[in-house]
Amino acid sequence: MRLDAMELRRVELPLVTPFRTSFGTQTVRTALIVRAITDVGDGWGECVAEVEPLYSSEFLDAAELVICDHLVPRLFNAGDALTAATVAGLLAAVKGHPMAKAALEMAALDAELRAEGVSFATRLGAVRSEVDCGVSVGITSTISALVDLVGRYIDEGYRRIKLKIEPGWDIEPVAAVRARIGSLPLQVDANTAYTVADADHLARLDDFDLLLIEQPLPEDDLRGHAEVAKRVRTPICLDESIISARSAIEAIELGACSIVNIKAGRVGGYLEAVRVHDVCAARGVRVWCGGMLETGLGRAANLALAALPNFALPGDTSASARYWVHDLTDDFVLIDGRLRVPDGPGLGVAPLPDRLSEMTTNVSTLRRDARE
Ligand code: OSB
Ligand code: MG
Repeated sequence: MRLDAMELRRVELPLVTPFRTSFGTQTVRTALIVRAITDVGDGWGECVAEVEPLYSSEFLDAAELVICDHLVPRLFNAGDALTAATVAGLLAAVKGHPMAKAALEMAALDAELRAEGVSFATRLGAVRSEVDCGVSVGITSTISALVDLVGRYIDEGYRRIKLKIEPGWDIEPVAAVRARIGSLPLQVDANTAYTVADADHLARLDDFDLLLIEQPLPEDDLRGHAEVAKRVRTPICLDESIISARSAIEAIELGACSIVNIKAGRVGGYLEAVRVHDVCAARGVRVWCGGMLETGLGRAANLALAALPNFALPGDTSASARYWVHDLTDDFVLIDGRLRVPDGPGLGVAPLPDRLSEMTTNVSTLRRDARE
């Protein structure tokens, strides 16, 4: 296929519940939606970078700039030879910026698959038509507000609860939620808020029969995670540290984690995400699908990924209503704690034109024929 233009669009979606983590509070999701305009048709992508570089070093303004000045020109230069599978290689000379690259690969994949009449799920290797869903619950002002919020999610049918923790908000909220939900699956995510000196404190979480502790230490501290893993009985799961299939192998072999959270944006795209899945499966390490507060576009792709065989734990693939009053696409609705994996061509969903224009704050288009 040939890329003729790339449309970049900032959209703003207010969250129904403010989302607080150890690195900040979000009340509105500002996303960057891209549309690849090709000779075989259009494809949609979503860049999951956030406005501020607080989860990782990427942020939306930088992602947009690198897309415009460094990434899209490389895809234009590929001419007719462009395929989704070649995108990562074409962009590899540019260091870093995995979320920006992932958005472009996602759009190329969507265009290609729509033209072929093949779904994301089929292309990625899905083995399920619906996936078990969990929900990621932010830090709240009081423990009773947290218990109420968790209770609502349980009533809606979520199959697993994930609590955000940080120093000062860990043992007590986890104990209160465990008491409220009985034996339902529960896990925690620290988003790098601890140090290896907190290992004994983190071991106190062993009393609550958690599925896992996600990313307690900084992104580059694999040895520290291996040390914590020795001193804590609860399995350690990595999110921020896993930036490629290679880094997943390294983390597993160092004993830094026994479970992996996979986010396509963090590893540079859905095709690398499948490779992370594969290297984990080959080593007996279970994976689950993380989330970055995606709109229905990213959600559709995440559901396809989460339908692969080694996605053995419920993901942060929640229903549209957990995030938004109105999604950018048709709503994803939780049925019996599960979401259906889209099976139409490409993503199987597209932005609703009126919603898209309502939510858009800025649009620009890069064109191949406008190159100097
Ligand atoms: O660490 O998993 C995380 C959201 C934004 C950035 C990082 C994370 C998250 C979540 C939310 O936990 C998951 C979701 O429901 O999309
Ligand atoms: Mg996380």
